[in-house]
Amino acid sequence: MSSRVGEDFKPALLVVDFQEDFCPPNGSLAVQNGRDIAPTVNALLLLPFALKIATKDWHPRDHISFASNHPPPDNVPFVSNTTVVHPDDPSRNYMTLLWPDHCVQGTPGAELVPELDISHVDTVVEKGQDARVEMYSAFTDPFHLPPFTPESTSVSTSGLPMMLHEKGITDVFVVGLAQDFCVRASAIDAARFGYRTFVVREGTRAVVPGTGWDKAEEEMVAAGVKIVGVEGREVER
Ligand code: VGL
Ligand code: ZN
Repeated sequence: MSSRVGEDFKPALLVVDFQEDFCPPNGSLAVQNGRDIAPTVNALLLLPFALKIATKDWHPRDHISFASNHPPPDNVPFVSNTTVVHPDDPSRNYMTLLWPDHCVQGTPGAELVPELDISHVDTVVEKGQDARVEMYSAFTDPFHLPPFTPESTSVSTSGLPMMLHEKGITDVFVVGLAQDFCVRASAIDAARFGYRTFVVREGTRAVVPGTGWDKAEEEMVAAGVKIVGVEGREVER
């Protein structure tokens, strides 16, 4: 981590969805070589980040992104899409990909992997609890539905934005799974929320290596995210 003389530098580390269901050999949505990010993630966790956060994809069984919750024939995981409609405004909607059931709350697949050095994680943020919407970003759902309160039923904004704000975080370093979905969306949101944002390449893996990875990097870079190597240099691309 380079020091920025005369400049505010209060970095956070965001470890996205390093959970059993996203890892071989048994994950229902296993990302190729997903578990291999552990040494990089754990090395980063030893550095003096002001805040170290791990996120968990944390879905109810009736989550809209599960292919099993949609009728055939348009319910093929990794292939079919469904339309997500805004709960209060049907004119707002988006298409989203369907997945195998994954990270169901309280199941072994939703557990953080044991390789993750949780002893250096300050807090765990859960996301994706609202069955009605997809939530790849650890910040908010795509509609920016109202935040969770004990009284409300919406859980589409996680506690993350407030946590970073309250800590006075200036920079967000992102690693975890998957590079082309939740890492991409979380990094882009971090940049949109005004943080200098970095994705550490060795600390992530894609659902679709190659095309998925390249497209995700392009989108992140277009949003102002820097892609860096673990030694901190910006990676040539
Ligand atoms: C993710 C697909 C579905 C991720 C979560 O963590 O990247 N991907 N849900
Ligand atoms: Zn999910």
